[in-house]
Amino acid sequence: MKHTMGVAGLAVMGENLVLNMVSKGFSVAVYNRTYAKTEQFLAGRAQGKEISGFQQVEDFVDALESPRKIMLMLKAGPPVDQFIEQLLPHLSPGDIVIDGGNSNYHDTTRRVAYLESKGLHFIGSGVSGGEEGALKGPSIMPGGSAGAWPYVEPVFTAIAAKVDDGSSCCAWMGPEGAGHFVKMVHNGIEYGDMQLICEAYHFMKSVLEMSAAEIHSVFIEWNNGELSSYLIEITAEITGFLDEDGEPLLDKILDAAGQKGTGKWTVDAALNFGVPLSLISESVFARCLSSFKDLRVAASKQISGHVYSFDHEKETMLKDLGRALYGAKIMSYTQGFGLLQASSNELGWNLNYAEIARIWRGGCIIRSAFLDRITDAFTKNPGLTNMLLDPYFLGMIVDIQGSLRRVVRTAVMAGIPMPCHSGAISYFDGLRTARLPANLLQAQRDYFGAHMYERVDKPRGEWFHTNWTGEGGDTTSTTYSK
Ligand code: NBP
Repeated sequence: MKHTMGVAGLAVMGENLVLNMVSKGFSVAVYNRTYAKTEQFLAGRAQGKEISGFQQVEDFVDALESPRKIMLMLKAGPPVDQFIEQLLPHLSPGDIVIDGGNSNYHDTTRRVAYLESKGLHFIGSGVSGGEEGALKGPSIMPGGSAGAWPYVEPVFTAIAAKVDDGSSCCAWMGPEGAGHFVKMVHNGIEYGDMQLICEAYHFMKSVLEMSAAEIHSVFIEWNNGELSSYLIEITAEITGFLDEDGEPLLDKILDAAGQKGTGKWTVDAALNFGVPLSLISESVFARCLSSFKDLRVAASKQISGHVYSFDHEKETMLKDLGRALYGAKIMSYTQGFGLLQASSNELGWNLNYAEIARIWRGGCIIRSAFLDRITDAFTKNPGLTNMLLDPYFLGMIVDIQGSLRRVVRTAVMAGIPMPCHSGAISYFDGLRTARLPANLLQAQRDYFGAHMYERVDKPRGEWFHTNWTGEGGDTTSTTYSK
């Protein structure tokens, strides 16, 4: 009997995805570079299930029904290319290779073209939700060779997380590296959400001087309202978790954050597409600054901040804090979806933003009630140019902006860094300002580099250069884009 799916890579994600597939009735052939791990899996969690393991790539490929569907759950980067080369001699036209790892979308675009040039299909798929998601239902974001999707869809739809209405958290994203691009932006948004929550925690702890138990109660309360989300839920649990000595464990954890790189990729993409992504960027930089622990400790001894005594009504400030967090989250998602919109427009991917928000509703780290609002916004108006202009978000942010301003002002006065909240209000104010000081910027560029400027009293597209010093000539620059 031939198997429905092949999975190569039996580390934490691969193993759990295989068990998920089998639990949904699909038979799976497995391969791992180090065969001992395959044997261990077969003798352990895979025992008694419709799973066969193979030592040779050729035998693994031969065990699959046609067209073959081979999912790679490998460490992203060169291992994926190396394993594709090992597979190629054994594949037949029409076979499908799926990369379910966290690959860079540029690599996926390259691999789609490469495999298609050999008469094969390649799908690059984001899989979100970590170990538990892989086993019980992740959010899946596939893209690449569209012709392969009908063969893969039944399996992916079955293994993905399901939301309240029973729909599956999986949908076809688009051509080339679209699936991995969407997953990358998901991870970037995750960075932003986490940093925003950390800033609210810092504010409660250092400005409002709340105890661990009080902070824990606030997160529980927030999780029952509009902020309800997986990340707020786990933050409630974390803030309430006590170490063996009965003290909050959180207070004992070193404040130096790690990162694996998808946040940086998202910021890179935003710079390349030329769209503002200030909240996610600030969240990446906040991790960088946190990692300079020794420097911060040394600086804290040499630089004293402003002395500030908090004298507002605490309950009112807490209410403001929850609203500010929600407002900043709206701004972060507006920017994240702005990046998706820019990539889709420039690369012709035709991304479906309502669907993207829908499939993030279950299985993944950023799952939240809030995502329904985004699905509603883009369902009502698929051509929405900026998420903030949707009537719900617009009404919400106009109402919330006072809270956001008060929280950021208080944090600044108290010397507590809130880079993402500050970035949120700056983006909001920039977006709603019809005339920014970029007139001066254009003048400066023209002054030192003859880059030219447009005038408010002339049609757009007409360019002018001024001889600002009386010493320059009439030659203008063509080196830099206007
Ligand atoms: P890892 O990212 O730790 O990768 C380990 C797997 O890659 C092992 O099966 C290993 O085989 C195999 N491998 C390596 Br390393 N080099 C290889 C090569 N040259 N040829 C063939 N196989 C090779 O596993 P993971 O944490 O399960 O993650 C898998 C993918 O899913 C990654 O891309 C990851 O970024 C992504 N992801 C992970 C999570 C998570 O929570 N862990 C969540 C979402 C996505 P070996 O046993 O012989 O060393």
